[in-house]
Amino acid sequence: MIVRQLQEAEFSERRVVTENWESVRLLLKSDGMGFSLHVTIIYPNTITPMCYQNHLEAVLCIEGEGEVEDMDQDTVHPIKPGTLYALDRHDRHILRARTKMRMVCVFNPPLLGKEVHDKHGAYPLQAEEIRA
Ligand code: 9YT
Repeated sequence: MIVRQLQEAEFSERRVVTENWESVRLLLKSDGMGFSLHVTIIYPNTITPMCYQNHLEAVLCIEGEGEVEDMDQDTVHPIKPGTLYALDRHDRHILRARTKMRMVCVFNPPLLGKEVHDKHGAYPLQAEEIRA
């Protein structure tokens, strides 16, 4: 059994910080679960285009408000605590945070650890691995 504390992981190399968001990667490929699980803070008043060409992602909002635009379907979905969106088609999307947002994110295949978005808003399949 794996037991971890978010409050401890926040002070470890599991915390990845970028311009628009930061993410604590609580479960990674090295844990052998077949998915990775992150707690992500999206900074307020940010606009983040993404397209996870190599991954599926499910996102559950547990704090804050914003919207996600599905660029393939040309639709916009408001996000508030309790809203789930799942990128089951490698969907091109734009996340707009009105306030600070806290999200629980699950990736399949699992991230290795240190991934940040490339110029297409995707994560590569190769990245520096966190094993600790
Ligand atoms: C919601 C979203 O995709 N934010 C970008 C960060 C990502 N969730 C991650 O790496 O944890």
